[in-house]
Amino acid sequence: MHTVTENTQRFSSSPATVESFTSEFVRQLRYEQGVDLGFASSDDLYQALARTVRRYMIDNWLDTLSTQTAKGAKAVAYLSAEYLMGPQLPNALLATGLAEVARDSLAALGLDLDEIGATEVEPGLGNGGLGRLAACFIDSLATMDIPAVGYGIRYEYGIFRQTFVDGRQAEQPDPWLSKGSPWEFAHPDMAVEVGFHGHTERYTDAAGVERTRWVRGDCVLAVPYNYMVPGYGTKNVNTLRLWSAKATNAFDLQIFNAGDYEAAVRAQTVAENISKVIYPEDSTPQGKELRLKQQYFFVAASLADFINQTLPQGFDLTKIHERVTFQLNDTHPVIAIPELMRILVDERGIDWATAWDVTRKTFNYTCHTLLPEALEVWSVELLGRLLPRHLEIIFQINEEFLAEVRKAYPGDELRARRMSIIQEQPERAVRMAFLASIGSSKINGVAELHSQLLRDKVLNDFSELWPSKFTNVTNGVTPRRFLALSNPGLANLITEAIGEGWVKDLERLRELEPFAEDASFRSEFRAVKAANKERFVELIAQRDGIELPADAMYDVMVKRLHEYKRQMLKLLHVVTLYDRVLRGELRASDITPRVVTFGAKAAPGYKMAKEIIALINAVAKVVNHAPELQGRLQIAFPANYNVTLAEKLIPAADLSEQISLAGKEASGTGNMKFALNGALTIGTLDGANVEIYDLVGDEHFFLFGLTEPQVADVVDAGYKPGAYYEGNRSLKGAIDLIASGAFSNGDRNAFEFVLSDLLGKDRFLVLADYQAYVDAQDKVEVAYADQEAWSRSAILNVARTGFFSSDRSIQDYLDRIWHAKPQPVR
Ligand code: GPV
Repeated sequence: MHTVTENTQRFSSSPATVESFTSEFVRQLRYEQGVDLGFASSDDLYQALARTVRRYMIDNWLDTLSTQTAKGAKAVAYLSAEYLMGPQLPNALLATGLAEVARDSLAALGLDLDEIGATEVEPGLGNGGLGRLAACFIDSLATMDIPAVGYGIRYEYGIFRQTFVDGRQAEQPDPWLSKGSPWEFAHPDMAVEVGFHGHTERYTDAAGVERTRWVRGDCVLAVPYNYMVPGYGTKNVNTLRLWSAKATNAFDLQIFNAGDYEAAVRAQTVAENISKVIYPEDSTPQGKELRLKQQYFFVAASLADFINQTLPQGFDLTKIHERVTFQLNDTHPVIAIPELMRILVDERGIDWATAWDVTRKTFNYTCHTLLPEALEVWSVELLGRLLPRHLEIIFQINEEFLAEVRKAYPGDELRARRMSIIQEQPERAVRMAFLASIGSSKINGVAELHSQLLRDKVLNDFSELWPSKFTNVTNGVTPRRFLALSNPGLANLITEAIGEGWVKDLERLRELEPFAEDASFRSEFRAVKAANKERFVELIAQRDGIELPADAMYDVMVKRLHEYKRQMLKLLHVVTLYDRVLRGELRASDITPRVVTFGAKAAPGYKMAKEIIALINAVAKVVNHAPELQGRLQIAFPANYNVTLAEKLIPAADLSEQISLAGKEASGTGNMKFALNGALTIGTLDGANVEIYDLVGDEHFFLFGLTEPQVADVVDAGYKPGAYYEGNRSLKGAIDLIASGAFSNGDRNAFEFVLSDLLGKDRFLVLADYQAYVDAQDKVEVAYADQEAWSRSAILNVARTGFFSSDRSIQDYLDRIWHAKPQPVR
């Protein structure tokens, strides 16, 4: 097949010929892997191939580093606890323009590129949207030639692998590094010591100044691992630096001295546990000591690294904000604020006021949530024990801040208490979002609606005090991975129509608009979609053993399982269709053949989410075997949804489910990927759906549901889900069918946990939006029947969603927040 990677070679001419690539590959296999071609395992082949491709990026990478160092230009340091990278090999092939050369070289050796590529285990170093956004952002930063480094944690185990046992989620570890990673460069020589515990002391320095020092109780080594982040269509290759925890030599000494091997090894385990595993929570913090340790660990290492390794020797740190901006990806890295204060004041002897001024100019904060329970707090007790000096610094920041508040609002003690970094109830704790807001220059939300709600609700007191601190940067996704790589069919069709400029300038997709009126283009567009469905059907057959029809409507809901996202609403729609058919109200033959696809992991400790997964699987089992529905309605719920699967599934989708309760989803980014790949959205006015809707237009979007202000009214009026149940026959029918045991072999209690919550509480107003949703789905049915009109809408979705490129997001960050400039490598 003619792929987009072929076109891209014109951008950067291939750095290798088939001959040179082949000889490098064989050399890697023999002299680095130590195997003969004839004896190489599939993993040997993958390792050698990855190292071969990597070899063609290294010179550009080193040139980038020296260019950036020489220029001394301002850099962006992205601090993120998560990077959900997805497969590395295809992206490296795209960036280097080596895809075809690699394919031909391997073919000449009797090998298949795709087969070898399939052995890659994706680095699952993130939970969901937040981690994937970080990965898109570093891709765009590199592509746009911005000096940037991503700092994070090299978790030894990524996000758990999900399996289903009797329909219930089970979690398996993800030892993604067990065969080594050919993409990383370890630098044990550049390890940084990170301290914990201990106490603080006052002392008088040589100049007679009163100072404080932190006497650390214990420390671990943070070992950096570098990964190349190649830009597309540029020589620029940036760095992702992930930290791994290692016990210091002190542990070895202990072993020899004390002879207590077990205790010493235990201590080592404790130290190295810090980077052992990613916390599988998505937007709900778990008050775990280890998690706070992880946060401080990577942040302290990153600041030390930037100050000591990237800035020139003897750099005046009162000017650090001229050389770097640290972007806080939600609150996970916010402990960096007191850490920089500690470095400036305690280690460098800079006076507090100057240090605070510099610190606030150096940090910026992105908030990614609206859920109150997702706003991180750390108990004063824990923070004081783990990081005693940081707690003192936080107290002092708070004291000065509250004085400022009292000055601005004399007599408004309630406000001062509301705004305090320290909450008193239910326990004394540090509100990390407040610390972030106070210690940053700019605070941004991730979609227009979200930023507005941050200003009006979540951080209202702060936006009243500092209106100009608040701004919006709507999220985006990288068109390299989520169009060029994942949907080569569509990418080629677009390139044939409008040229290849869109890959780096996604607004150019606008030029596709006239093609929506072109019947032959629409037919080619449909052929691409059909081929993508075939590809997905094949994958699911071999990956999951699930048989799917390729000629159905693909209705897709993939995202973390969370009540606010409302997978239950989608499920109630399916149950309603089934119930109507059973009652004879609807003829199955009148249903447009549909495959409803779910993909979702639940946080292991989130009981409701896990029950909903069990319910989806239970309904699937019955519906998929119901003779009444054969060939009409099917649920597919492949386990372990991840980036690899997303890249195959999204291009196959017709209908994108973005049905969160208005005012709950900060932005969403899956919504953007689907629209960009020509799916129509059924969605609420939530997060970035609002902007998608505005851009594509009402005719090409299935809008339904309460708006955010309406939600607030319904809740204020005392929401009673039971009333909706009693008042709506089809809703009652669906819920009663579940309660009857129809999906649980007659067991009427099987889903009691889910149903009683739905009927009694329903925090996310599933029942209130039910009828509007079902009505919108009826419109989908009608619309899909007219394939010409549907394709026209789908093409317009592609043409009008170029705004959602992460390149545009990064440009907004540059203009509104970072003010860093491109430094192209010559
Ligand atoms: I806070 N998000 C996430 O994936 N994990 C988190 O811990 C938090 C937020 C998500 C939001 O839920 C999405 O709406 C948003 O699109 C994404 O972050 C990126 O901004």
